Order: sequence, then C-alpha cells, then structure tokens
Amino acid sequence: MKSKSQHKQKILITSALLYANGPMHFGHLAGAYLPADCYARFQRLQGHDVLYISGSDEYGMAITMSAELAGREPREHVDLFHGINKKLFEKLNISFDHYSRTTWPGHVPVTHAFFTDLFKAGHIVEKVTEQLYSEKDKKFLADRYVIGTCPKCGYDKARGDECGQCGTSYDAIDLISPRSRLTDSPLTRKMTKHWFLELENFKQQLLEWLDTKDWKSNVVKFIKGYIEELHARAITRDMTWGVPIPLANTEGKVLYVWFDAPIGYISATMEWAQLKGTPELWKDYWLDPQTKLVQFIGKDNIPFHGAIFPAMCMGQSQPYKLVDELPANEFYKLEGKQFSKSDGWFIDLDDFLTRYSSDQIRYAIASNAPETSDSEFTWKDFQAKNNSDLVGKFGNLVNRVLVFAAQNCGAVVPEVQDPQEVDQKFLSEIKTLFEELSEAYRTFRLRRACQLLMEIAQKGNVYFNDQKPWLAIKQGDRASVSRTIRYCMECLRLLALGAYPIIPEAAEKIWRMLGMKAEINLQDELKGEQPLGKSEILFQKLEDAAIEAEIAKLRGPVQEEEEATNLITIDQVRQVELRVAKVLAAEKVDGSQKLVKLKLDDGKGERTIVAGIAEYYAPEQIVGLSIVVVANLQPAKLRGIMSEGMLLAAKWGDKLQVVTVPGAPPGALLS
Ligand code: B3M
Ligand code: ZN
Repeated sequence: MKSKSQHKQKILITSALLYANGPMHFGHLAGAYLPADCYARFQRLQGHDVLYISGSDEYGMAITMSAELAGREPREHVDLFHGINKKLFEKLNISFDHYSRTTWPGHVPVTHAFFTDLFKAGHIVEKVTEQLYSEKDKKFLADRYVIGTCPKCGYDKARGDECGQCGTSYDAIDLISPRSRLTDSPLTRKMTKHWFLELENFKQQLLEWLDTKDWKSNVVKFIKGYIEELHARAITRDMTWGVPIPLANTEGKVLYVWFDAPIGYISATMEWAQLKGTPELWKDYWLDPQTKLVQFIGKDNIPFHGAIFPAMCMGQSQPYKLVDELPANEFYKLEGKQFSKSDGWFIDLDDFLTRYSSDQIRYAIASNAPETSDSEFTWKDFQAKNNSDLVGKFGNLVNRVLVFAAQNCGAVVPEVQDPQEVDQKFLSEIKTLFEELSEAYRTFRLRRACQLLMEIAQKGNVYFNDQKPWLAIKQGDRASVSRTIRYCMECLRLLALGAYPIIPEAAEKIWRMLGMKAEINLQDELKGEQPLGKSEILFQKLEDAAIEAEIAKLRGPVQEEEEATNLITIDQVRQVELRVAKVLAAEKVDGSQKLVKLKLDDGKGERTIVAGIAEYYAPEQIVGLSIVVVANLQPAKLRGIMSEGMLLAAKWGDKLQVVTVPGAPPGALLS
C-alpha cells in the first residue's frame, strides 16, 4: 500500500463530535466513525502523517433535555456518557489519536476567540427579536425543546433546529405551529436579546470556495442550496449550560452549541498537542494550508460543516484550514427504522460485543455502508456477510494455506525457486486488485473495498484449488508445493494489508501467523524460511438459531427500554386505582367494529365501560369474567356512551387478552 514516490502529507481527520447523551449505536458508527477510522488506518499505512481527532459534544439542549429526563445534572450526564462512549470506541478499535470533550477548560478560550474575531469584524450583531416562549413553563424554549411542522417539507414532528425528515436546518421561530416538547403546550412569541451571526456576509466567498470541491454531487448541491438561502442565525440561547458569551450583561444566556461544537475540533487538537508536551503542534495541522482536512459526518450535519463552520473560519484573523474533503454519509438504519435510543429501537453495543467481535460488525457495516443512499443493519445480512465472506472466502483461504504449510512445509515461509507463469500471473492479478482496493479507500468507497478484498481472497482460493498442492505432495513435487504455498502467502500478506483498515484484528492476526516480526504498519516483506506463528481460526460461522434469537430479542427488550426511559415514581403508581370488576353483561356497540359495551359490578355498584375488544372477544365470552379496571379514570363519551373507566388487556402481534383475576371478589384492589 505504501507508494514510495509520493511525499508524506499531513492529513487531519475528524469525526463528528458525538453528543454525550446516550450510548452510541451502529447508526453513528456507520455515519462518522467507521469510515473515518478506515480512512485513517489506510492513510497511516500509506505512510502519511495522520492525525485523527474527535470527542464528545457536551453542551446544548440535546444534553440538558436528556439529562432532565434521566434525573441527572448535565455535568453528571456527560461525564457518564463520555466515559461509556470512549470505552465503546476503544472496543470497536476506532483509532483516534485523541478523543476530547467540549467541556474541557481549554475549549472556552478558543471559542471566545472565534466569537471575538467575528464580533470585532462586525459579523456578529446584537438583536432584540421574538423567540418562542412557553407561558406554562415561564421560559423561552428553543431548538430541541420545541417541535412543530417543518417549514420546508411539512413534516409535523420536526425538531426546533433541524428537520429529521428532510435535513433542513432553520431557527425554531421558523417552525409552523410550534409546541413544547416537554408539555406539548403551544408556544407564543416574546421579545428577547440575542446575538446573530451575519452569515450572508460570507455568501460569495463560500460559493467560490465550494466551486473548487469535487465532493459527492448531492452534497455539493445541498450545500449550494443552503448557501443561497443563508441568513443571519442566532448563536446564543436562553439557558445556562454552555460556553458563556464573552460580553458583559449576558447572564442567563450562553453560546449556541452549534457555535462551539465545531470549534471543538480545534480545541481537541490543542488538547492533544498539550498532552503530548508540544502545545504549539496543533498549528501544524490547523494553520498550515498544506494540511489536508477530511471531516466525516452524517448527512444531517452537512449545513454546519459545509457552510456555517467554514464561514466562521473565514471570519477569523488566523488562517484556519477549511475542510478539503467532506465525506457525508446517508443514514444507517436498524431493520428498516432509524436507530433511536429514546424509541427503544437499537442494539446495545456493549452487549453485542460480548457475543461478536468488533471486526464482524466493522465488516458488516463497511460492506453495506450508507455511502450513496440510506442502508440498514439487519441480522440476516450480518449473518450472511459473516458466513459467506469472512468465513467462506477470507477465513477459508487463510486457514487452508497456513494449516497446509504447518503440516507440509515445516511451518516456515517456503523459499521459491523459478516461479512459473501461472504463479506470476496470479501475483500480478492480485496486485492489480490491490491497487484498485487502495483507490477505493482513497475515495471513501468502503463497499467497493469489501468487494475487492473478497475478490482477492477468491483469487487465492481458486489458485490454491487449481494448483492442488495436496496432489503435488503425494507426487513428491516439493518445488511445486513450495511455489504454490509461497504465492498463497504473498496473497495473505496483501490481504492482511488490504483488510487492515476494515478488520484490523484479523489483519494483525494474519500478520503474526505469517511470522512477521515488525508491526503491520511497517509492511515488511515475507522472507523465505521465516518461521510461521501459531495459526488460529479467524471467524466462526453464525448459526441460524443464534440469529433468530437475536431478532426475537430486538423486539423484546425494546419495550423494556421504553419503560426505563420514562420512569415514574411510586406515588405516581399509587394514583392509579386498579380494581377487580365482574362483567355482568356485554353487547357490541352499534356501528362500531371494535367497541363493546360492558356492564360491570365494581363492588360498590354498577358501572358501564366501553372497550375496544370486539375483534377479539364475542360478548358472551366475556360475561362472567373477573377483569381489572382503572377505576378512577375520568369518564369519557365513546360513540355516545359514557364510559366510566378502562379495562386492562395485553396486546401482542395480532392477539389481545383481557387481564382477569379468577376468584377475586368485585372491588378488590390491585397493588
Ligand atoms: N453532536 C450533532 C449530531 O450528533 C453533533 C455533531 C457535532 S459536530 C461538530 O448529529
Ligand atoms: Zn423537513
């Protein structure tokens, strides 16, 4: 992979800063971390001077809301998840040179310097404007505390800062019918003072800069459209968790998280340099036009990386690097739906990694990476990729060659005398594929890289089969055996180097099994007679039963998770009065498919309830049962009948079963 002719380049790689408000999931991994890590590993193999930086995004409402929900102070909350995510990244072999956090003290002065430069140059101005105010909570609500209808696409659950459906980013005040996410109450507009970044000042410069980029066409198009409509945006918020505003009389207000977060890339690099004992070294990356800045993000972060942060940098007195490559990935879903911790639709990575290796998930994601359109994790695909590619092609070649060599070649790398045309042809073919593979990594195409890797492995398998070394052994043709095995080992060496960006653990194992002394990064050549290391199986087959169990689990714990995020107190539980009631009579409600009217004995007298169980129970089946009702529910009229309570029933799939307590007298209290 190392090409001797090219010069050593400084490559600064960043992955979007992950909100420290929950454990990361495959969706994050697929968007901003795995592709960046593969790229970093590839460029290190190329011999470049790579610096790979990321960290936790720890301010803003994504944090305060999630902390509130969990009953923690924001500080405790981010400490917890920063730690959890940092460990997860380690387990997944994401090779950051530094993983920082925006709450480290060194982040404040550089953020202030950004603000002050922009302020002095007249790009930040103070305005008194209308903001969304909640009469109920007696405070201004912005961004994530607000939901409403997207002004662009009409999605009715759009967030206050950007639309989850079409990706447009806007100010909360632009939402149609805004409501509080906390209380669902409608919001009004009220005057308050804020500071605005006059983004239209940078419009021309941004457009000219963008013209020099040959990024994915949809990304360029999106950014262009965004720049065309650039307007001043508030960069301060009415809250206390955040970077203070470096101006007098700004109590109760802080900088908007999207103002400070991208500056976090720079402050993280400063922290890295400080920890290394060379505090000025960050400048070699951020202030040197020779450095190549590559920023990996998910598509929902395009406006800030492709327009707003570049504009912020253009307005600085120091010559900060602008992004050179912006590999923005589409969404990676889970079995067809977006990963969402709050909706309980996710896979616990920590738990996942107790049963599967990081290489297995890295390969599954890379081979199905959301590069040009959304893609998804499915358990079936995970199993298929593991069994057919990692076990069937890749692992199979490694194993058969090394086991054969251990048994028949004295457990060393065979020396070759006079290679034949077929051997040389094989080597040249896999080298060509290997060049293509390098090109795929260079151009951010991990799906293609996985295909090429498997093509190389398959070429190796075919060559081994065709050369039949097991027959040559029987015929006493040692020279042929040595040639075949040596060329297979050359193939394994290339496979290890080629696989290293995606499945580094397996690659390093192959390296050791080949008996290489130096680390894989040094890309040693094989030497004849070099003793092989101990060989081991790289990947295990995943059985159907195990995968079926995983799929079943995905549906199960989802509900548990949902409940866990909405914990209530024992007092709240006690407010609900559950009582046994005996069904005296039941009849279908006229004109309704679903409703049944029940006459009950609740221990004190008779009451009527209307329940949606007609599709599951015939009226006569339910008469005589001792059911459970919520006895203190406010009465409500259903189809003109006053319903005084509701019954409890379990619903799953297309089944429904009413909860009964056989033998309990009417009126008995449940607790
Ligand atoms: N934390 C948004 C997100 O997770 C944000 C990225 C910041 S990058 C400077 O989508
Ligand atoms: Zn929208």
